[in-house]
Amino acid sequence: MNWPQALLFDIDGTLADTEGEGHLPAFNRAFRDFGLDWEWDRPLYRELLAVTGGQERMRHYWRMHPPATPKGADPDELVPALHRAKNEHFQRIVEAGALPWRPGVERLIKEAMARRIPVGVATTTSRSNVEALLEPVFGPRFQERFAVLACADTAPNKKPAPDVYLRAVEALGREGDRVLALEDSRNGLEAATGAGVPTLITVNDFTDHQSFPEAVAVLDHLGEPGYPCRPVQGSVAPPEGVVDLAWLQSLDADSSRAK
Ligand code: XBP
Ligand code: MG
Repeated sequence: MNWPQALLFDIDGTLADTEGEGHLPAFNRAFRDFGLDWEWDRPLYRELLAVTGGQERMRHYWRMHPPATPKGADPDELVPALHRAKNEHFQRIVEAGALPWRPGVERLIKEAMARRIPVGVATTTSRSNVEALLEPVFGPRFQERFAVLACADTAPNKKPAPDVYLRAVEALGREGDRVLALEDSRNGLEAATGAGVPTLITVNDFTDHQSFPEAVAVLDHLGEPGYPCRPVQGSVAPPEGVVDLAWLQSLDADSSRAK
């Protein structure tokens, strides 16, 4: 088996539907905590997701819609404070069990780990959010199970910049084209392919309008026995509807390489 030699998972939108059910309500709760007259709805958030990074997203919105309150607030002070509050709300939402993992993710990660194929994370989100999601599934020593946890603090230039994938691939000690990335968004695909990493996409409500011609496959999810996945762009999909290592290995690695 020569490919994939390692798997790199995005978190938001790929591991779980964290945006609409987690970050979005957490942002709105933080805005209320601080007395801001901001309330983001799903259509607006779908647009705002073009800006990766919670702080960057708020700064972008601030430029477009300066808040009515508090008067004279300085974004350089308020945005980091809002972001801390947002992440605390997000972590409470995770603790309440409101963000189940997407179909097939835990199964595929555990299959790879059992086969000693390194598994890592390459995400634009805050490390504390990643930890909140991984610990309930992999226990307090979850870090030992993952070959690399590349998060927002790992690479200041966020997706679609390739930096977080370049760092993750370096930590894995492998060539980018020997690794498979699992992503849900256009920004994620550009980041991974920019680092030479072939990428499989599973879309969600926030990304199903985007286009992924460079992807190895574009599916609705990774599939579970009895709950098959389907292709949503192109026709590449596992015949049984379940993405597992055997199917990934059956793909032609050369034609699967990022262009
Ligand atoms: C995720 C992000 C993050 C989250 C919020 O992008 O852009 O900003 O929306 O997390 P990707 P933070 O899935 O492409 O990594 O507030 O911690 O940034
Ligand atoms: Mg994502």
